[in-house]
Amino acid sequence: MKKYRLNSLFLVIIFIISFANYTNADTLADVMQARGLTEKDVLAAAKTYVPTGKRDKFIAFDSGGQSGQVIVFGIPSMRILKYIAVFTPEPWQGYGYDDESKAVLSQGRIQGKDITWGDTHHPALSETDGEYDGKFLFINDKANPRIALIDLNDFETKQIVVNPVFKSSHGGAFVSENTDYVMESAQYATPFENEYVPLEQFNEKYRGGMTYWRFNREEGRIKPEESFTVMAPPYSQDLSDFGKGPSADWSFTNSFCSERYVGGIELGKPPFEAGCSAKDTDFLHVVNWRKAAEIVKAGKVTKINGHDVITMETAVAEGILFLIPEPKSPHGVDVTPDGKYIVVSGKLDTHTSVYDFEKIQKAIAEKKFEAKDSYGIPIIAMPDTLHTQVELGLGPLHTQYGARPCEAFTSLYVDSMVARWDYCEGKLLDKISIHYNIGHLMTMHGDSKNPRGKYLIAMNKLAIDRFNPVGPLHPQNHQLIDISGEKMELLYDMPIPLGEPHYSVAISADLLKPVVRYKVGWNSREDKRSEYGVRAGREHTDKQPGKVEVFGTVIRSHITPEIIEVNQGDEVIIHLTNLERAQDETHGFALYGQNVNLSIEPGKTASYRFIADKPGVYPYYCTEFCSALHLEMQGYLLVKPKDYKEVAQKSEAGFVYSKSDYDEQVKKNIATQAVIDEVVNFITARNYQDFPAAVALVEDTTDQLNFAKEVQAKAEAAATKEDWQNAMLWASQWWQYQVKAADIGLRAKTYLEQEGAKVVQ
Ligand code: CUK
Ligand code: CUA
Repeated sequence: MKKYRLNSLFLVIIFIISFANYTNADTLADVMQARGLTEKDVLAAAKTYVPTGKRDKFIAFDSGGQSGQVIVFGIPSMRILKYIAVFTPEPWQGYGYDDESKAVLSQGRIQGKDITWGDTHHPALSETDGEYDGKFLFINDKANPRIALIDLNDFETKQIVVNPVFKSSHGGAFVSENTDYVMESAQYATPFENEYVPLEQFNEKYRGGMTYWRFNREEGRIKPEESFTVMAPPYSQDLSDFGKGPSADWSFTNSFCSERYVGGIELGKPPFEAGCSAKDTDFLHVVNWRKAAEIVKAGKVTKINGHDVITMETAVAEGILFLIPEPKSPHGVDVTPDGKYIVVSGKLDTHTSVYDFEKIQKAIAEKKFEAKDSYGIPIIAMPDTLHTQVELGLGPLHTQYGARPCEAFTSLYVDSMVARWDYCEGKLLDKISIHYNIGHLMTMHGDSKNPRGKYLIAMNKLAIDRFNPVGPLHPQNHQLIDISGEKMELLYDMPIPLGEPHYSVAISADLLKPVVRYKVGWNSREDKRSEYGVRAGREHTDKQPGKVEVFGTVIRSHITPEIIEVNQGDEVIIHLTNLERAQDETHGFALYGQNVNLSIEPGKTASYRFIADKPGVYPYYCTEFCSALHLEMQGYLLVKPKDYKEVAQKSEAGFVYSKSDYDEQVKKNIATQAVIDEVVNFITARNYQDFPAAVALVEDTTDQLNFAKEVQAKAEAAATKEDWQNAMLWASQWWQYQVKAADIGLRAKTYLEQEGAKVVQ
């Protein structure tokens, strides 16, 4: 089959070569020769190329690592679509600059301190019955134990919750089968209370644990007051995963440094890395979270920092926490799509271990434990729970699943390879080399009950010599691998220039249905109508002593108001609503000297406040190239000095217009209207209604023409009064609206031509 496909590609190439004799254009063969491409390269290119106007089949959400953001890109093209601002201010999106998003970021304060970055590691898509539903995305911050919630309705961060007891958190975010809980486990053990405890009391006072954040889907928010933590020994809990199907009520968390070594290289002691990897095994933590939630409901909790904690004594007494040895310094823990097995890899062990959930349950039911740890937690013997162990290679880390029965892929850090294997049979099937040192890997719908196969992304730790050099700080490298055939094939290298993306999730693009505009006057961060939104014509400025509050609007191509006058020392609050109904007509707002940029998408209301402490002249303008008259989308904020004495000012027009200027302009407008009418006739003669994108453009054109009509009336009224100055200026505005209408109309016409719209009678 593969051979046949290659042959047919060759035929195409030969056909193109022979065709080349008759044309002067570049042929595929010419290009291959000139660029030194092999047939394999061209095949890989053909598998990843998404032609102009076409879209990707899958959308990936990549952790942005130290950037504290999320990277959205398409598969197989690997084209970056968006950076979603999460823990870090991001001016393009106005994130951290408008009041609405500042409120989200401030939810993430740590003990009162603003934290303006995040170390994002693991994104998780919301699930319904174990399948991605395309509604929400969660991601953790390892450095400051937090979880952020992104609504995929508009790809905006809506909420940040701070873990009340941990001081770091790596094992998040993971979701339960129906997203009723989002999980986060600690990494570096600390006292749960925010206080000083000497390291000598590490074993007694330092603790790890697993936090289960309650998610309310209807509200679209995490409920901190309904969330809880299961306390665990100071074992450096690492990654986690929720069970699925038969194991859905359970969660699994591995750990390293169960030696409880506390370091001290400066005291002449061996470093952490030695002390934390001395033992042959660490512990897989097995938690019955469903029962834990009931225990919390029954009130059998200890409140620490106002948060419900199930102590280890309670967990042991209630039988919800168990340990199973796992090979030295494990890293990944991944439940199989059928929920029957748990796959764990030890970084310092060549084995990947497959635990059998049924066997674990049997041991628990029979109370068959080999020992208890120092905290009284029952330990189930590894052999009693193992399904199989497979030697895949050096440094196995993370596992993802494919579309075929029992198909798994595991990253091999030390080998720099991906292993494809069968977790039922415990059999290695295939390996492929990557460049260099892979961390996570990801398959399409790979965390769900129903992985889709097709592509795998190797998320590599080092790029080294892979890309054009850009200084000592290299980009990260994602490699796209085709897993549809028997042999894995490397297709594409994608540099990531933002931070170290640890993990990523990918969903079929048709499951995402984001909005293209908000209802007018919308507070997008709170998902409700903004109390500061205004409609067209209702713009106003409220002045009180010491305070000026502007309720303004933005629409192509003006900001209302265009002049804001305040007194030195006033608090100035500016609310702007984007009145556009057209998609992608975002306006920005920047003001000299005030460190602000707003991103006001169609319908959105955004606010900004500051103290006008210095007198002066402050121009403001729209920062998005929104229309032909974008540069004119401007205004002045004037801050009068405290002791300013008003003097009568005579304002002179910069330019004086006459009747002939007005007549000239009207003539031009009538000619322009003729062009617009032609475009409109072209569109309405065709079945444009069959094309939603064209319908939206036609709506927008109609809007602009209605605006044109309104100001035409103003121009004519002024002309009747022989006020040629205003008549001319309104006639000019009338023309501006015509230009916008023509621009959009032409866009619709081109679109209809490209899509092959038909003439209707
Ligand atoms: S981690 Cu980075 S390679 Cu934070 Cu999931 Cu494994
Ligand atoms: Cu609005 Cu530029």
